[in-house]
Amino acid sequence: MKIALEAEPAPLEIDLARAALIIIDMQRDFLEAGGFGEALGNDVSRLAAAIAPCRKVLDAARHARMLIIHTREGHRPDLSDAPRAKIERGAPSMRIGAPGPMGRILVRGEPGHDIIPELYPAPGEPVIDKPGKGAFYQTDLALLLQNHAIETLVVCGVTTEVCVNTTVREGNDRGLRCIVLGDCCASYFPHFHEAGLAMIKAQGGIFGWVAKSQDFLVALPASECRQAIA
Ligand code: TIU
Repeated sequence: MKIALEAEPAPLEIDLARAALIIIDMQRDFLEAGGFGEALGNDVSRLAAAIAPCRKVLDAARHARMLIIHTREGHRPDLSDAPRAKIERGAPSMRIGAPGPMGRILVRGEPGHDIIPELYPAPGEPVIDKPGKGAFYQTDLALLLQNHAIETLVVCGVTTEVCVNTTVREGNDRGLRCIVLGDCCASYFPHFHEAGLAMIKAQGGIFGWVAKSQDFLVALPASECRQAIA
C-alpha cells in the first residue's frame, strides 16, 4: 500500500510494504541521569520531548504491521569493539566502561545500555547493537533491510545531529529513502537539533526528508498494510 506523506523539502509517496521504522538509541544511557549522556556533560532532560511522539509512532507502526527496528549504541564488556580514541575521552571515572548508577557506561547488558521502558522493543522486533554512531557501521542492518526489501526508512531517535544524522547519511548513500520525523528526535543542544534537521532537507533533500509525526500518523492506514500487500 502506498501512502502520501507531507514532508520537506517536498511531499512524497511511500510504499509501506517496503518501509521500516527505525528508532535510534532511545537508551537509558542517553535519556536518563547517570548514563553516558550525562557523563559527557549534557542535560539529559532535553531528550524527553521525543519520547511521547515516538511512542505514538511506534504504536501506529505496530498496528500497521510495519517492520520496526530498534538500535542501541554500546560495546562488549571487554571493550574490544571500542576504539581507544572513543574510550579515552573525558575524566576516567566518566568514560565508556566506567561504573555508573546504571551499570558500566555504554556497555551491552548493563541497565543503562537498554532501551527506555516507554519504547521497549516487542518480541520479534529486531534490535541492532552498534558500536558506532551510524547504525550501518559494523552491523547486519543492511542485510536485514535487504532481506525485507526495504527501500524507505522512517527515522526517529537520539540524538538528532549525532546518531540520527550519521545513520541517515549512511542510509542515503546505500540508496535508501530516509524520512526523519523531526519531533521524534532530540538533541542536548536545541540549535543542533534544528541544524541537524535543516541539513537533511536542504538542497532539495540532500540526505532525505523531514516530516512531522502527526502527518505520518494521519497518512498511515489503520489496516495491516504489510500483510495486505504480501
Ligand atoms: N553524544 C551524543 O549526542 N550522541 C551520542 O553519543 N550517541 C547518539 O547520538 N546515539
